[in-house]
Amino acid sequence: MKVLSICMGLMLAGAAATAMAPAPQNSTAGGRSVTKGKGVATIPKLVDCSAVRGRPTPLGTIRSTDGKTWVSPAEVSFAKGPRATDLYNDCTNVRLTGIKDLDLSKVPIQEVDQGGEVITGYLFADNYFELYVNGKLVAVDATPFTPFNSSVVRFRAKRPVTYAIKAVDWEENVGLGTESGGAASPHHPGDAGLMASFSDGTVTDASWKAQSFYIAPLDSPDRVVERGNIHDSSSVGGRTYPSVPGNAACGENCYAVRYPVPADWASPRFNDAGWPNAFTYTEAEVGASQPAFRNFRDQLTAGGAGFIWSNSLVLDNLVLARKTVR
Ligand SMILES: [Ca+2]
Ligand SMILES: [Ca+2]
Ligand SMILES: [Ca+2]
Repeated sequence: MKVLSICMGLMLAGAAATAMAPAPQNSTAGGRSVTKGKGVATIPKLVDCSAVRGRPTPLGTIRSTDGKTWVSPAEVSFAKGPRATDLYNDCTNVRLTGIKDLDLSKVPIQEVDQGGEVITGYLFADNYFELYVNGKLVAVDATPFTPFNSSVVRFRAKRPVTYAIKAVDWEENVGLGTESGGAASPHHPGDAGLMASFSDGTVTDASWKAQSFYIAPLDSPDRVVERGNIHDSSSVGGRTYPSVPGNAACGENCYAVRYPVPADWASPRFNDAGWPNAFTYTEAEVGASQPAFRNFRDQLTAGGAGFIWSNSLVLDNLVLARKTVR
């Protein structure tokens, strides 16, 4: 009887453990929401880089047809997060010409795990990143939109290390996913890209998971099809320009498709098995030729780092990317 009750106890404990293990999360599980037209800018400029011809950096809200309110382009921790140290950033007047100009000892070390190893990372995002390590926000990109900038971060962490990056292709027109491209393309969809290389050997590549959560501009929400776990917008065009049109003819009447961001997406416990692998993109496709990239290309690409994003470099404007290193 006693043996039986121990067995029963073990079985119950086993069942409880199974129930508690996080299930893989397909971001489509919560269903999509659709918005149409322009949102409202609640903060017209997160930062002002107009002196160096940076685009305005609005943060706003928009309501979807199912009655939800969304922050656009995305909920970000820009105001509270520790800013990443600039390598090259016209907006903050930091213009290192290369690694020889960098004094790593002046880069603050964020404490993630006491007694862990100190890891240095180099990052470049078109346009904005937030880096979480083992669930802790380690750095936010100092310039959310343009001009293009590059960053260095340092932190102390213990293995396994879970890297989680929120990446945003910023927008000028709240909720439309577009920017002004001049008379020829007044509703330019912009494009994106993320590259990072860390001193523990972790680099952005196709082994990362990357899922899209905000897809725009679209002349119809039906343009996005959930194909397996991919939010596929290939009915608009390929994954980059020029197969995707450089101007959205739907203009201020364009639609967006959005998916809810899981609350624990940055946690080491989050199960990203339901997300697609990242897609890789070339430097030419991303258009990474600015001094911010060029001056630190050796560090950014160290270990074989390449540009990653989700299915569409053009239409996917909020991407969450993850990688766990054991
Ligand atoms: Ca940036
Ligand atoms: Ca875009
Ligand atoms: Ca962009």
